Amino acid sequence: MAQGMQHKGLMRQSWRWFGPQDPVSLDHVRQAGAHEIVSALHHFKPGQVWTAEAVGERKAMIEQHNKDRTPLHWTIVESIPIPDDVRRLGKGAKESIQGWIESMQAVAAHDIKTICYNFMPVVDWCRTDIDWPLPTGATAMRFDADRFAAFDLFILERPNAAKDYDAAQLERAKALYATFSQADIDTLIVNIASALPGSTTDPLSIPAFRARLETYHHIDAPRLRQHLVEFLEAVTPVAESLGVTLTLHPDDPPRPLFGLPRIASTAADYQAIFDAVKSPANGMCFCTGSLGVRADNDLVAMVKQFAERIHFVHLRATLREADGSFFESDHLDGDVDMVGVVKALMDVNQTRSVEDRIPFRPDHGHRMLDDLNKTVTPGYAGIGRLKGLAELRGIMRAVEQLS
Ligand code: DNO
Repeated sequence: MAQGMQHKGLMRQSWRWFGPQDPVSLDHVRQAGAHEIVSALHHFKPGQVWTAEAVGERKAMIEQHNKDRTPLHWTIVESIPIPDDVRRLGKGAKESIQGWIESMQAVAAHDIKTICYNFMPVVDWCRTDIDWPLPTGATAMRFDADRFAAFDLFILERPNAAKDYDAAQLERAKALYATFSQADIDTLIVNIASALPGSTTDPLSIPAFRARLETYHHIDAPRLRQHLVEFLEAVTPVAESLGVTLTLHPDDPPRPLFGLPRIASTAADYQAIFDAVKSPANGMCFCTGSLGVRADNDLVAMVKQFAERIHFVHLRATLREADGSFFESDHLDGDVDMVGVVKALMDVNQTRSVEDRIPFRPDHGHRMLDDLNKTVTPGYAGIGRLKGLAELRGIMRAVEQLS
């Protein structure tokens, strides 16, 4: 491609950066070839109101650093956490909603116009294994249905959990639990309850986990959805006035866990949310890794259905197993039709102005090469994501050239 030539369908390339603590540096991001940064004030606890000053500091850190090199821009916030009481009380959680609006205003004051959030109760994204060995020697993240059931039934000891599993699953979980060492149990507690990187829910001890679940006993899916709608009714008018778009991240995995409802798992879920709140500020973060865990989600069809609502994309792939387990495969080698999805997203971009083209980030990546010898952020090692980004960029160039 000639320097400066516009490829209208190409997506904007972004990269999640966790801040000064991130072992992947901003120069690494430049060398990976991304130009936009996805970040958050991860040192602020869920519910703590962000200040324009703190956002400004982070922005300067990103945009003023090594200014003689390729410029980087902080364009996306992922995420401003939704405080727990908003999910439980909806518009009744007045102070929390007001605080969230103030955080959004602090972000908008620095001209950042896309904010990602999710509405998963008690646990954000959930995996049982962080470093699951692949046949190559690299490692991947995995959700193992039996290990999850063993945690739910015998470590968390959730009342009535048994009714959520069939007899064969119960048997397998029991047999598996019998093989666990204390170290296995501790690892599972850390992986599931202590909040994975970027999670917007609180890290919980087992007693705190039980207590938190109890506070949701009266919340079913329609109620949770209603609370999301009430939240959006309160925040979208302000978002619109600021020119900000909110993008709802799907549930990961996209199905109920711990008897809790999940309401952003399917096309029907998203359609109901868009029907209820028409504001253009009510948008979607299209995460192929999360949505692709359900065989009944047709991702290419979903891009077409929600074309106007998609303002941020996470590209990654999973491979499903018959019992509900899945692991994070190479970016192009999972169940998702990645070429089809990228092509559909690029078609959407053809209908938008260059500035409004959809940004994506390569989501997660295997731990491989030198990253196996380093401390890495689970799911967010540099080399695996670099590989994913390079492969995805290749798809985009090929689609551009062949269409
Ligand atoms: C995990 C991420 C999540 C996501 C939040 C969105 O890798 O996809 O942490 O950022 O759920 O609010």
